[in-house]
Amino acid sequence: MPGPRILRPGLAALLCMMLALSVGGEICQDAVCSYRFVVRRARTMTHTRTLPNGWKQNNQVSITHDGHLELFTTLTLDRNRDVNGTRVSSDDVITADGVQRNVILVNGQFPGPAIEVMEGAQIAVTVVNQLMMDAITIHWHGLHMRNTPWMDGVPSVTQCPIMPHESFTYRFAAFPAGTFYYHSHMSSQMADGLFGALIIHSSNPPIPSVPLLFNDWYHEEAETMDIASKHNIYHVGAGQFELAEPSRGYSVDGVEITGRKFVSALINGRGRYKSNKAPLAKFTAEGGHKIRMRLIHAGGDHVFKVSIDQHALRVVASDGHDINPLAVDAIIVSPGERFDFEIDAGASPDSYWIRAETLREGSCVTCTWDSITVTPDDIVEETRAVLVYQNSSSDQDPTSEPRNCTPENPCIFLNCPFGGYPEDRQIVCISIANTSSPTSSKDDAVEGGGVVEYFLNLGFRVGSNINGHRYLPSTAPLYQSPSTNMITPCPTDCQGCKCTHILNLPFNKTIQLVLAGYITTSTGFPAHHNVHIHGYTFDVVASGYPSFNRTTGIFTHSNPDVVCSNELCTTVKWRQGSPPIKVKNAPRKDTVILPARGYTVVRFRSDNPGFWFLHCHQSMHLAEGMAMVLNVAGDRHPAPPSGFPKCGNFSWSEEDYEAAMSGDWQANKKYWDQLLEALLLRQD
Ligand SMILES: *[C@@H]1O[C@H](CO)[C@@H](O)[C@H](O)[C@H]1NC(C)=O
Ligand SMILES: *[C@@H]1O[C@H](CO)[C@@H](O)[C@H](O)[C@H]1NC(C)=O
Ligand SMILES: *[C@@H]1O[C@H](CO)[C@@H](O)[C@H](O)[C@H]1NC(C)=O
Ligand SMILES: *[C@@H]1O[C@H](CO)[C@@H](O)[C@H](O)[C@H]1NC(C)=O
Ligand SMILES: *[C@@H]1O[C@H](CO)[C@@H](O)[C@H](O)[C@H]1NC(C)=O
Ligand SMILES: *[C@@H]1O[C@H](CO)[C@@H](O)[C@H](O)[C@H]1NC(C)=O
Ligand SMILES: [Cu+2]
Repeated sequence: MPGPRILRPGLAALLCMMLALSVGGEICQDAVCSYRFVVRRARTMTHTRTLPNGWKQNNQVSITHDGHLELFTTLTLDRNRDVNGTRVSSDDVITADGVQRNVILVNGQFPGPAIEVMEGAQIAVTVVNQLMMDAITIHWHGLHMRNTPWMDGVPSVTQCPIMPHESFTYRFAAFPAGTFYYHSHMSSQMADGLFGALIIHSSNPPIPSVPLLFNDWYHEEAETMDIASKHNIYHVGAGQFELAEPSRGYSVDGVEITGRKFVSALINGRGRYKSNKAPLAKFTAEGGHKIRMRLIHAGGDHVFKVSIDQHALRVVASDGHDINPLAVDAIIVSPGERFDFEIDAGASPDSYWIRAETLREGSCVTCTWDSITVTPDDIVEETRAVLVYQNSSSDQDPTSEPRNCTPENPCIFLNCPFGGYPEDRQIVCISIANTSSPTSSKDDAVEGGGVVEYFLNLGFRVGSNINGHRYLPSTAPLYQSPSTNMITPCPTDCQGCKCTHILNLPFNKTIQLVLAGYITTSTGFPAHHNVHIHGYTFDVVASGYPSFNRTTGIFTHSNPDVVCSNELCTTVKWRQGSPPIKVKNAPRKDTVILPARGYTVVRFRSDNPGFWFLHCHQSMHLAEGMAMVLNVAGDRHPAPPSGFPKCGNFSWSEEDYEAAMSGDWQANKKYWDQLLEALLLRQD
């Protein structure tokens, strides 16, 4: 039951403008915050009107040359017409990027409604699946789910998928505080729109804050893309990429940005395909005041660089956890990551572009292992939103430009997946490992139990894998039964096997994961990954990038701290012991970029028993099997609530069939009596 919204005098108008985007929520101040999510599929660029007889009718909408929405008629096709069609408000249409396709909505909204609660509240969300043909689960990305690990929303790990017409009530603690989001965890389904902001406040916010969710967006549904791609990722697996395909983009270091070809992208559900005039998200600022923006990458595959023309971004938190403030020009955000930043609306009253661009620099047409040249092209992969100052005339598109980066005043980018840009670009990269948290976490107390170290190498040996294992989901949730035959056990020597990869972790130890992205010439190509852990926040205690040519930016040598332990590089190890680990005031995150041919070291205290998924958050990599389960303290898992749904394979025997065919209706009389009574169908 959402409580009253907190408004401070003078900010009301500002908040109202933002709420018009329908991504900001009301802050629930109650101990139990309950929501009902009705999940449906709908069509973008469609207007629904109620006819006089009460029936509803959907009509296609088109965009006029001057950016208005009109009901589509044959008129629309006539560019020289002198009559205008029926206008509809952009508030009544899910426009996305102005192109028609299917989209998944929660309560009719895209992105789904924001949940905003106070820390420690109990969140209860009843999810009603009205998708008719697809099962769903919802994952509460970044929350710890302590004592309720089976509420984590991962199909086949924590629960049976919610089937069409079914409902499922998630109930869990709002912890920790910060910027989070929810999203479908069924394969690539979240790419079709099933996501929304989840904000947990530790105290009432002193300045207005607004979620800025962005995502890469395609014109086909995720499953269609996944099976239609050359490598049919579910059944054939990757490794079949054609490196020379010119449409694929490369970042400045000579790494392919993702196997998913860019189509478009959205900010708070809006964008423009190519140069159409679809409406964009608008953020209104009151001149001279601060706003906190909560950047959430809710997309599937592309990494974005986010900036606001002529405004410094004062970064104050990542993945919900405070960092010592840092003024930057742009933040690089991979799928699943969040960054909170403040802006001072101190520029001249005007409107400014908010930009989210992929890291594409060009194509790599003649690349071989030893010779990489990224050829710049004019393909622009970006989306935009608008920051409008209150008193500026706001109907026109902004004409603003980003500031120039100069030797005297270089630009600062946070979270580059590579060591740096070419020198002449005047861009300084700050890595996450070089940010700091204002406080030390309890994980810093490593002396107590010692550190237990694991190496996880993410690569492509017959499809995306971790340590050579492609994750094969179990046929029922792992909490369902102690039976082992619902999983496919992993062989001891796995060099590209498909199995239910589970790593057992001891209780209450400092776990150190060395996340590595190493490859050899025989095991495919480099890629940046971004690793997300469920059930925990980790400390980012070290990272290592490959070296690169300072003139071109191109990769030259893998980071030497880590080496492959075998020819296929399915496992890795330190070359000469670990590099310096920065434990004190380490930044805390739950999703972290893993540089290609480099590593990121994270630590956490294994004090939250459960089966916790750990995976690359790029949807193609995840769907192919770049995932595993951490079984933390296997003897201490809390039991699921009674009546927790079960699922799995079913088969029956010939004997049972014969028995059924004998027609002995009395054998189960008691069962039927009870059932018919429950259905109110008893005949006597
Ligand atoms: C159609 O709309 C345009 C743009 O708003 C306007 O300039 C024009 O006068 C309209 N034409 C008619 C016939 O209403
Ligand atoms: C905006 O305009 C209103 C009315 O003209 C004025 O009272 C207010 O001070 C202006 N605000 C800013 C930030 O300029
Ligand atoms: C962090 O900063 C130090 C110096 O301030 C630098 O030597 C080091 O390379 C940086 N590390 C990373 C991972 O950026
Ligand atoms: C976990 O280990 C720490 C340090 O050894 C200890 O202080 C704490 O009591 C342990 N917690 C539990 C629940 O055993
Ligand atoms: C369920 O069926 C799949 C496909 O036939 C099979 O691989 C798996 O072993 C079965 N699992 C159980 C628990 O019977
Ligand atoms: C970097 O690349 C430039 C241009 O290809 C080349 O001339 C130069 O020798 C390279 N530098 C190093 C250190 O390899
Ligand atoms: Cu990946």
